Amino acid sequence: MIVKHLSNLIGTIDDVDTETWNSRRLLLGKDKMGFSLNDTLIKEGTETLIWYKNHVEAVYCIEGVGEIEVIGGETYPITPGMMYALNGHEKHYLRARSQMRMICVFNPPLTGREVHDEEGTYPLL
Ligand code: 9YT
Repeated sequence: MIVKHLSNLIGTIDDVDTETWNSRRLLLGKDKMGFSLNDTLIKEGTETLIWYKNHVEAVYCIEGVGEIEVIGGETYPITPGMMYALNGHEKHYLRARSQMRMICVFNPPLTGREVHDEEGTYPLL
């Protein structure tokens, strides 16, 4: 059994901070669960281009408000309780009107300190 607490991750190698988001990585590939689990803060007023070509991701908002715009598709408001699952590798913009706290699950699991490249993609490591 694996037991972790967010407070013990802050400031460690599993706490990945970028200009637009801060991903606290609770489960990674090394944990051998078949998925990864992040508690991620999306910074207020930011827009991030994201395109997970190599992963599927489910995102569950527990705090804050914003929106997701699927490029070439619809725009959906994000509020606490809203979940979206990128089961079609949708390229999108994620915008945070206030700081949003999101629980993010990836398959295949993230392996470590992935950050988006210029296309918004995470490499398959
Ligand atoms: C919701 C989303 O994809 N945010 C970008 C960060 C990513 N989820 C992560 O690595 O935690």
